[in-house]
Parts: sequence; C-alpha cells; structure tokens
Amino acid sequence: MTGVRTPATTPGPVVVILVVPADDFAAQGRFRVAAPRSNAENPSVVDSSRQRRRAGTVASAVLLLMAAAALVVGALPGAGGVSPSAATTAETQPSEVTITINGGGFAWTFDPASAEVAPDGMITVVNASGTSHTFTSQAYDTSGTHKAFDVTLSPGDSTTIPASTLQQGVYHYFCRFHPAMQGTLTVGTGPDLSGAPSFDQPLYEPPVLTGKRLRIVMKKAAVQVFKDGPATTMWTYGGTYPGPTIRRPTGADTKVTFVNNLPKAVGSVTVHQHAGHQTSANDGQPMSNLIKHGGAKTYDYPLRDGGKPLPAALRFYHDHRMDETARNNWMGLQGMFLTTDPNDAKRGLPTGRYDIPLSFTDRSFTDTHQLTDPFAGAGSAAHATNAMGSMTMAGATGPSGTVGDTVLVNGRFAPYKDVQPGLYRLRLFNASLFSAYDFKLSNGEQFEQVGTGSGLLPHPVTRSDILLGPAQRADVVVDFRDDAGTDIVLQSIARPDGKESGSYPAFPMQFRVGSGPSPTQKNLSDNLVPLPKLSIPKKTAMTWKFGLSTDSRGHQFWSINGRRYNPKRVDHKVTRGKVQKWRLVNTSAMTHYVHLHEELWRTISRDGGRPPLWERGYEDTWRLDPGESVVVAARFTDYTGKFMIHCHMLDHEDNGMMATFEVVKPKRR
Ligand SMILES: [Cu+2]
Repeated sequence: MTGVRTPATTPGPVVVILVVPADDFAAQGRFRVAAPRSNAENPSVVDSSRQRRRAGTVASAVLLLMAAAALVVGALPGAGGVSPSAATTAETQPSEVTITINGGGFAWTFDPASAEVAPDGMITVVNASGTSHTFTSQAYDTSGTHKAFDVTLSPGDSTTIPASTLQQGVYHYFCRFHPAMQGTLTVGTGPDLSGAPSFDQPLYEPPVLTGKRLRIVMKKAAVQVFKDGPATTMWTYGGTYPGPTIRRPTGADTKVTFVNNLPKAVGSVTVHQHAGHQTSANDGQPMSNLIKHGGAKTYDYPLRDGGKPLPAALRFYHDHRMDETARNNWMGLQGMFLTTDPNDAKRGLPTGRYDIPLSFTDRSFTDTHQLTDPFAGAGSAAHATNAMGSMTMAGATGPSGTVGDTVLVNGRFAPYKDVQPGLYRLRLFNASLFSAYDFKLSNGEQFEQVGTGSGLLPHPVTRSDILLGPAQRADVVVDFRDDAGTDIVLQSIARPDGKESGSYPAFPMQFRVGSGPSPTQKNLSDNLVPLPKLSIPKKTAMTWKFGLSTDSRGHQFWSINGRRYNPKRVDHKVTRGKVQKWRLVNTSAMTHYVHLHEELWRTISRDGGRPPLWERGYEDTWRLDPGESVVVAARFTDYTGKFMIHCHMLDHEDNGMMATFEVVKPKRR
C-alpha cells in the first residue's frame, strides 16, 4: 500500500487552493525551504555530539516515539500499518500523495496515516471534515525556529506542498488542535526527523520578588522570545514574560499591588492567584473588583487556610477577566507564585539553585516575531464563537488560533539549562491556554513526583511520563547523577493511551549536565507529608456536568449543567465550615481540565476507583476525559462569598464553561 489517493476519489469537498512553484511557496512565509543535507549536520536530530555516557538512550527514546506513532497508525482506519522502515525506495515512490482529514465527533484521522512521496513529488492535504485542523510537522526546518510544515485548514480547504521544499526523511506530523491525530510522511529516503530544534539560548528565569509588600506594574513590554531577531511585544506583569516569580514562605501574609498601565484598549483587568485561598474580593473576580486602566488594586494573600499555612507549592497568578481571559493570557499576563516551606530541605528536596520553576506554553508568531492575534480585536468569547466563521462550529472546534505553533519555556523558545550531575526539583507548570503536554525525559529516566501544584504528596511517585493539561503543575525530582557530560531533552510526547484530545508532541527544552563532581545532597525521603484526616460525607452535595449545549437559536456553547456562565447567577451554595463532596463529570466528547477555586481540594475517586497515586494529594485542576467522573471534597474554610468553577482551557472558559459557587455564613440557631 502506497497511500496514494487522487483528489477525484477523495470523499467530501475538495478545493485545491494552493499549487505554486517552490520559490513562490517559500515566499508565503509559512514554509521555509529546507535544503537537503546530511544527517551529520542536521541540528534537528536529538542526539548531540557531546560525550554520551549512555549512548543509545536518546535513540531509544526516538524509537519509543516511533513505536507510539506506529501504534496510533495501526489503530487508524485505512492506515494499513505501513511503517516508515517499510518504505519503498525513492524510485518507486509516488509523485503525488493526498492525505485526507476524515471523521467527526473528535475522532478525526489523517488518511492514510502513513504515506510516502518522491522527493520531487507533491503532497496534497484535504480537509474533508467539518472542523478546522492543522497539518504540522514535529521537525523543524533549517532555520531551527520554524516547523518544516505547518498548515491550518478550514473545513473544505486543501493545500499542496511541493516535496522539494522539504529535507528528505521521515516526518512525524500531527494536528495542533487535536494532537491525537497523527501520521508519518516519508519524503524520499533519509533519517527519521525527530523534530528537536537546536537549543541555543539559556533558560530564562524571571526576576524573583520576596517582600511582604510587592508592587507589580502591568505594561506593554518587549520580550526576547527567540535568541535572534526582533523582540516580541507582549502585555506583561512587571515588564517580563513570565512576570516576576513571587517567592514567599507559606503562611506569611503577602500584599501585592497590581497597577494597570496596559494600553487603554485592554480595558479593566483582574488577577487570580491560582490555587490560593483568599477572600472573594481578592480572588480575581471576572466582573467585579476590577483594576481599571490607570488604576491599581492591592490583593491580600494570607497564604493560610483554617489558621494553618497553606501547603507549599508552585502556584501562579494570571488574568481572569470576563470574556478576555484567553486573550489576556495569550498576550502575556501570567506569572509564577512559589510558596516555600523550610522543612522541604529535611525531606531531601533539592533547594536553591537546584529548585527550578518551569512554565511551559505555546504561542504563534509572525515573521517579525510578533504574537499572532487569534482574537481579531473581538475578545476571547467572540473568538471562540466566530473563529470558524460559523457559530454552530464554535463549541465543537474550540481552540483554533489559541494553540501556538511554538512551545516556550519560561517565555523563551527552545532553551537549555546547564545543570550539575545532582538531584533537581523541577516545578513543571502547563501555562498553555489549551494544549496538554505529556512530559518525558529523552534518556528514559523517570521522574519522582513529590507534589502537585497545591502541595506535597504523602509519598514520592515514580513516573515515566507526566501528562499535564492547562493550569496543571507537577512537582518532580529528577536525578542527573549518572548523566555527567550528557544532554537530555525534556520532551512532550503524544499521550501513549491515544485518548481523544491527545497531547502536544514537542521538544521544549534541554538539560546540559556538567562533568561533575556531583554536589553533596540528601536522598529524597520516602515520607513527605501525610494528608490530614478529613471526614468525607456520604452524600454527594453537587454534581457538575461539563458538556456541549445548544441554545434556542441552535448555537452550540460549552456549558456546565447545561448552562452558560452568568456572573449574576449563583449555581451552588455551601455553608462555611462544612465539608462537601462534589462530582465532576465530562458528558462531552473531548477532554476538559476542570479548575476549582479557593479550597484545599482532594481527589476521592476517579471513575469509581481510587485515584492514581499522584492524585492523592491536594489538587485544583483535574483532567476529565470523555465520560470520566472524578469525586472531590474540601472543607470550606475562612471566607464567605463567590468563587468560580470552570474549565481551564481558556477558550472554553470564555465560551460559557464556568459557574459560581457561593460560600455562605452558617445559620444561627
Ligand atoms: Cu474545556
């Protein structure tokens, strides 16, 4: 099976828009012509020329990736299970190949999923589905900063790429909007193009603020995202992206004055400390207690809960403005908030320069390195409903422009970090608007997960990969002691379970392990922090169903219990001091990541069983795959008032998937 289809036999609408000579094609700006070259000088191969004590570990990781891709390929209809290694020679390769995007209901496929084409051939991609998709290469071109190919196709669109614009080899590709959609494309003969960029700038670590009274001015600023070329204009906290990292001992009251010096057109903003416990007025309400243009507001973060210090963790702060949350976060209004616990050193947790917060996100850029504008000046909510040019498509398609083609770490593209052959505590934080990342180390080494984004786990949990959706964090320890002199890539792999919404395959950053000697460090304790006892009520006080609903005019929107968010409506009331058990259910056909504000939530069960070991600490954001249900519980302490529950895929939040719970005073007898 060669995987050749001609447009004439392709089901669905076919509109060939783009058939241009290679030179013109490159001039479109979406593609860079990649001259064929030898593997030895190819910077996009993960393995480096540096000394490797464990040669072959990276290669095995690449093989693993290929195996995962082959698995998906085998599972797809029409794929025929052709693996890249079984490719025919260049002489027998077809001069044309058509890859058709088929399917619906979140079960889209590239058909055939495995295809090949001669080096002077033509690749046509046809979107025969009712939803927008991208055809995106994992590999970079010779520029090292642009994907070898990355095309967005609206329903009915098609595009043609001359194979001569691509380096010969095996490309792994995916849809950025629905990364469970994957395939491989073999152009001529050549290496497996793993997709890693050249890691050529150091990791940026934002300025750290440690005082009990802080002032952060929000303003437009130039951010050097790429090593070379123009800076990117962003909306920032304090002039940097991410904003300054607030680092405070847990339990120590912290007051932060945020000043809105953003361009007037941005309007009012509001700041939410994610996973914090603060009064309603200090929680970053979407419609009230706003910071007007030119104004300021001081937020009070006691960092205490029920009279005790909050568990220490990597929290974060970000804009939460009604209808504009996605836009404001896309533009840069995000920063990290690290609460620290002096006892962590006794637990063997690496501290100081061995403790590194890492914020991962994705953005798309123009040729002059400016952020693309997925919102077209109309606001996030309007974007979510208009992006596809069809109101009815809004709910079902969701992301479109808010999934970037470039993954950033601490606001920089493809950074490296020089480390020692020791233990490191990494705070992995998914700051994306929509994408999930499944983190894995390229040398196959495992993570010891010690905590969530809301506190430590009772015991470390060994994990080979860690899937994090938007807003989720994982506190992990990695052991570089046997890795002196090697380079290790922190990858995001395609979700191995192949579940509906997938995860974004990428090579976000690299660790360069020095030659040693290893620093003197304690070993990690097996017992971190026991979770205090909480009597969980038998009765489920509230069920929240996350779904796709249709209004009276036939327009779809993301909903909770069938309703669109209304800031005037209270959806559930809770008495302060009580413990409640809630059930979160995903009734839709795609994965959501659901965030609860305010309390110290714990996971009681997942799909009727005990939650996995890494979900047995405090949590604030849960992954809900289609049909899944998670039971959570918390005591409602200290504060009365309104708080939010919402999907943290920000398009979904802005497009209705948010609700309000209100904590009320206990009744007097
Ligand atoms: Cu969602």
